[in-house]
Amino acid sequence: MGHIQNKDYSQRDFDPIVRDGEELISTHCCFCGMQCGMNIRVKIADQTVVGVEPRYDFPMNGGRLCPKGVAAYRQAELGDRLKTPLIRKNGKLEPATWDEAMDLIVSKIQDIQGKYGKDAFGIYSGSSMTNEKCYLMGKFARIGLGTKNIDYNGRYCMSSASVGFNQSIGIDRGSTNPWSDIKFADVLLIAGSNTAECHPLSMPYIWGARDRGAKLIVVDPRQTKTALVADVHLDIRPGTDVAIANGLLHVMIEENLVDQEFIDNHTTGYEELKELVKKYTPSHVSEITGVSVDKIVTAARIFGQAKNGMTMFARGVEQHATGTDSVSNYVNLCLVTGKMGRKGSGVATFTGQGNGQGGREHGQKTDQLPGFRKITDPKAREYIAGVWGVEESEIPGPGLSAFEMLQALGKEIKGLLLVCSNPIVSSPTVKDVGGYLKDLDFFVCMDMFLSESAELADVVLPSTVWVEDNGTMTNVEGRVLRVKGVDRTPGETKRDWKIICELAERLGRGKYFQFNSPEDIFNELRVASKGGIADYYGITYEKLEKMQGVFWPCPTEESEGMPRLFEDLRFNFPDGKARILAFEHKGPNEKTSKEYPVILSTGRVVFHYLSGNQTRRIETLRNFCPDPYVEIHPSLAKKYNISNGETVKVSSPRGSIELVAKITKITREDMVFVPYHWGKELAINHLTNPALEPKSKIPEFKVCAVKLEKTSAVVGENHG
Ligand SMILES: Nc1nc2c(c(=O)[nH]1)N[C@H]1C(S)=C(S)[C@@H](COP(=O)(O)OP(=O)(O)OC[C@H]3O[C@@H](n4cnc5c(=O)[nH]c(N)nc54)[C@H](O)[C@@H]3O)O[C@H]1N2
Ligand SMILES: Nc1nc2c(c(=O)[nH]1)N[C@H]1C(S)=C(S)[C@@H](COP(=O)(O)OP(=O)(O)OC[C@H]3O[C@@H](n4cnc5c(=O)[nH]c(N)nc54)[C@H](O)[C@@H]3O)O[C@H]1N2
Ligand code: SF4
Ligand SMILES: [Mo]
Repeated sequence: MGHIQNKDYSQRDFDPIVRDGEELISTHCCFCGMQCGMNIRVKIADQTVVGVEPRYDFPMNGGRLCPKGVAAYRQAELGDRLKTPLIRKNGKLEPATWDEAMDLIVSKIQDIQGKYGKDAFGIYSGSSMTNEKCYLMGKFARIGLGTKNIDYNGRYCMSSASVGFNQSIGIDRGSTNPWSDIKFADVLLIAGSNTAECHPLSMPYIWGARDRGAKLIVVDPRQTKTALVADVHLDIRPGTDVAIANGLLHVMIEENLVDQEFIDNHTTGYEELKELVKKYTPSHVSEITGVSVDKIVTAARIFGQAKNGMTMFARGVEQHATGTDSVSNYVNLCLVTGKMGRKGSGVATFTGQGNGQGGREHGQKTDQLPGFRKITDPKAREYIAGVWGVEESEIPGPGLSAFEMLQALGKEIKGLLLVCSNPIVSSPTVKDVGGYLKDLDFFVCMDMFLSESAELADVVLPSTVWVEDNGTMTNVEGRVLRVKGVDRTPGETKRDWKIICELAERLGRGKYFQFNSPEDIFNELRVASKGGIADYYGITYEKLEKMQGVFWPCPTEESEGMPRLFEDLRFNFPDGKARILAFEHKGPNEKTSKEYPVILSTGRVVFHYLSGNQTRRIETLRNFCPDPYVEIHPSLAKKYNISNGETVKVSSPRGSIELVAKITKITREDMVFVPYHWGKELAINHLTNPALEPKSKIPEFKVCAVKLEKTSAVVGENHG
């Protein structure tokens, strides 16, 4: 008898089981940028959502889902979904009719804009929405409201990667390669990504590479589950990524592990880099980063000697006051060693939100028009004005970035429409943000649950949940996907796109928003993106279904899209050459001091999603992780006489929070780590530093200086 063979289940091809009385709706997960395929189980009799099955036919996840993916459908039937519009009356949010709510919103918009000018009404949007909705938000701001002030939560997320990619390779697609390429790398360098918890379904790709003998280098101050299995774990001090990359570059250059032919033919700037990294010797870099000389040299040799390899990173690298430098410096590793444009060679950032990629392409960024066009580019403005049927002069210029917009509330911005974000949990200095929101003359929020931010609104509009959504999303690979939903709008809920079109109508701008379906919106988006960097013109709903998604750019109807970029080794600059850029190590904006001697870093756990407004309500996820905690290394805990499970007060110059101590060797001795998925008194963003990266305007969520005190206080219940 032979061994039982391991089947490759991702290749399994069979019809999914449909239970009696049910139908399956084939769609994608609402959470991370992997966009795993799933079938939603719907009871035909009453159209209730009763379960989920992973999709075997979708190559990204091939029949697997992570704990959040498995539980995501439960949002649909939760009792605390918003089912009617709410209006604040005598200080309390009370149920109201759509007419009342819309009349009030329109009169407030007209009032505020009449008194203070068009830009006094802002939009703060989000990237968990479909491409259609994100596109609509950008268009609605510019020619529905006529305001320059629109930005979105992706500013907190991937904006440093955008700037870094644009300045180095001229294009901002999350990954230069399809995920199926990862398996073919000989080395993977993963920096600042807790892949196993935040993009769990990427792990099979990493295992796939290792099965072929690939080496894994992980750069992370914490020994995450991904770092645990690394060949080399560069356990850097938070905020020292520029230095560690300079150290790796130094060794590779010294030991002649660079690809001189690639450098000469396909890049500019190498000589400056070579000069700058001379002083970043392993011992100097070891002092800055806290990583041993031996590990730096070993990692550099592994990376330099490998034929094919990828560098991949996430928010651990990007959410810093020097985030764009770090991104470009990690790209440098691939440029100097010629690891580009092939199977298993390229660069990627792990897209955060479900539509973190598409949401940053089609005009809801304040400095941008659809198709990655710059709002300051006269040609781009002319083209988009043509698509929208307006004069070029009617399109406003760039406005304020997300956090700057929050800071302007009550000042130059008097009214705000908040869609798909919960900034009073997810922004730095949340206490101040609460104050800014309260300073508004008028605040309207669209959400499907009463978030901590929605609680402060004057009007709350009940949106549908993702399971009821129809449209497209663009995943971590740059693959545009079709999402489909149950055709229902429970209670008085309404689809986001319909709410926006109706608002436009009531504002007298209806003729620009004559859409009858998400597909109508997509067809306009296709034209608006035509000729831009993120060109969707050749993508149709029909093609998306046939092809399991299409990678942009896809400029013509004949084109099948471009899974792998730069195969011709021409980068997206007029001379076709990638830019090698050189950076000095500057370190975090806020340094530790005698009073605040410990570094605080913040991030995620596998069971919760972002501000937690969607996952804290789901019982199974809440049970796995009911409350936040602070990870402390045993030797640091000993200094403060803190035992596991005791309550610790963590304070930064901006605020404090009391948390349960989790004593663990996962973190470095000079830092603590706290997940950020909770609001109110449990929000770690009371402490974080609002310093912004100068180019990307991302806040420095990954480093601030804190002190620890053991307390005896009991930590409050979480806000499920
Ligand atoms: N379970 C879960 N998954 C998610 C999300 C979620 O909320 N929960 N959110 C989605 C979204 S929007 C995003 S943006 C992604 C985020 O995905 P990730 O970026 O992977 O998640 P984080 O936990 O924010 O941070 C990643 C790692 O950065 C490390 N780090 C901290 N400081 C530094 C540093 O200075 N340098 C380096 N090299 N590393 C550092 C942390 O130790 C942490 O392990 O996840 C997506 N997936
Ligand atoms: N300390 C710290 N802070 C951080 C980070 C960190 O690592 N550390 N990471 C940052 C990052 S990477 C991100 S992405 C941000 C995210 O921060 P937020 O933007 O606040 O994230 P969400 O919790 O996704 O907020 C989305 C809200 O919109 C609702 N919603 C979801 N889908 C839809 C929809 O289709 N329509 C409508 N109308 N509503 C919808 C949800 O219920 C939720 O209330 O947080 C940032 N903040
Ligand atoms: S890996 Fe991401 S997309 Fe896949 S099931 Fe989990 S949260 Fe959803
Ligand atoms: Mo994010």
